[in-house]
Amino acid sequence: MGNVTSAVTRPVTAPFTDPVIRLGVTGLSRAGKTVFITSLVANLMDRGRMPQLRAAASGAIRTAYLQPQPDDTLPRFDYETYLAQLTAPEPSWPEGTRQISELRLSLRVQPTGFMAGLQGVRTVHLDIVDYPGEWLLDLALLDQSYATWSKAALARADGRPSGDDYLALVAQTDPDRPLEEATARSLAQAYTVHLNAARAAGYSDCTPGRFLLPGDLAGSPVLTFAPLPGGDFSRGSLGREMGRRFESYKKNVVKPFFRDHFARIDRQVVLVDVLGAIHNGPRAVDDLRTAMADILSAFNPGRNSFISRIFQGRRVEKILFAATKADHLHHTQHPQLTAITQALLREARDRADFAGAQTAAMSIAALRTTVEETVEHRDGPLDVVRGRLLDTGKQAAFYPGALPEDPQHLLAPARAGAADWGEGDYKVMRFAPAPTTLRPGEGPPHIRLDKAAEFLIGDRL
Ligand SMILES: Nc1nc2c(ncn2[C@@H]2O[C@H](COP(=O)(O)OP(=O)(O)O)[C@@H](O)[C@H]2O)c(=O)[nH]1
Ligand SMILES: [Mg+2]
Repeated sequence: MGNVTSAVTRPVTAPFTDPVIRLGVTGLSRAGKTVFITSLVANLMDRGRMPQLRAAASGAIRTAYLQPQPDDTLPRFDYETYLAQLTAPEPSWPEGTRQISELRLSLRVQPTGFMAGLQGVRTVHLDIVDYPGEWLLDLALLDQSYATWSKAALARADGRPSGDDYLALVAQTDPDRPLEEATARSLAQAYTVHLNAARAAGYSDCTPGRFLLPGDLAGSPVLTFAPLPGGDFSRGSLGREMGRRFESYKKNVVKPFFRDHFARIDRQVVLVDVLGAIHNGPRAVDDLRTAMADILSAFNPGRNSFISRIFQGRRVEKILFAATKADHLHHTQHPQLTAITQALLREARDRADFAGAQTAAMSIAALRTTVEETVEHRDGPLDVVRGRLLDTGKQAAFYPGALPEDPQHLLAPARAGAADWGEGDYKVMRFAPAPTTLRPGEGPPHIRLDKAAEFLIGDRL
């Protein structure tokens, strides 16, 4: 038996450990993680716009407040700054973040209805962890040798932005020559430039993930490597050292992230900028499809022995796939966006099966920047959205193009490697956050954030 004495002498009113929900928020860079967390927290503190979150509508959530987070070594999610930016008289989008961060929101919950008399007020802690989806892509590296990874990375560089520059540099490099740090550095730099350019052009499967989002590891040897052709390099050679650093990256960067952070997540939301990819064209859509398959394999402990070891039989209980920025579309097109998202993730979901996790797909906007309008067009009435353009600051009505009812009308040409969408052209405008005066008790305007919250945490409130 454990320490019986302390259990007996503890006063009866001693607090039990409050339940904690660890909610992971991920997605590729610019998918909308920062805006999502900021708006979610604001809307959980002021719940007037959260009718679809049952515990909010019923009044079960009495209060919600921020508390110091449990993990002392993680950066805190800078909620106050982001919210101030989004809700300023001249609102702006928050800067991109390149780090993992955390925030604890505590909810005081009083069950209503039948349970009301039986249970007192309890506290539920919601620990929100924001981490880059790019880091999940690195999981695939664990199964790869430096030679295998190099081969695939060099093949991907061919034809992608700045890939030729990197390949030209490789052509001038003899991996069997003794290591010179300057050479290692210029290769790593050129490779990083290429990865960033590829990412900016809409490619998603860009590894190593920390090259894009280095956090505080920028410039360290563990990030100073790059793919080289060949294998079996001689001792002391550039190639051998690059291989060693690749292994060190896996051991000292990739594994600790999965072990210390990923393995503790209970609920997960994966944000996907499907509209952005559609706008970038078929290749970006197909690339997003494969990248999501890679990312989601992290949620499949059966596939990866490292993952099953660190999860120790635990699992992520719920996973929400959310197509973000749905405020670019009139609501009549939201079902199409959701269907495309579902189809895009279909293969990944089939492959992963998520070990029994409950999954859902939705189209959401964490921050609604537009209003809907129907305008007269030469072919009849057109459902548009109106907002303030980010570039010019001008108000504009916007029609992004009709998304097909059948997702395959987009996914099939993407898979077949089509260069453009042909007939249909899909545009995305970047809207600025709309200036709003928040009424007391209301958070920022959104689309289906309440439904997302209900799916993710509703059962625990
Ligand atoms: N219209 C609209 N744009 C959004 C929304 N969420 C994010 N964005 C846009 O996407 C960009 C990236 O969002 P952010 O949250 O910083 O992405 P992160 O890199 O995943 O943290 C923002 O600067 C906005 O331009 C949304 O709900 N509506
Ligand atoms: Mg961010």
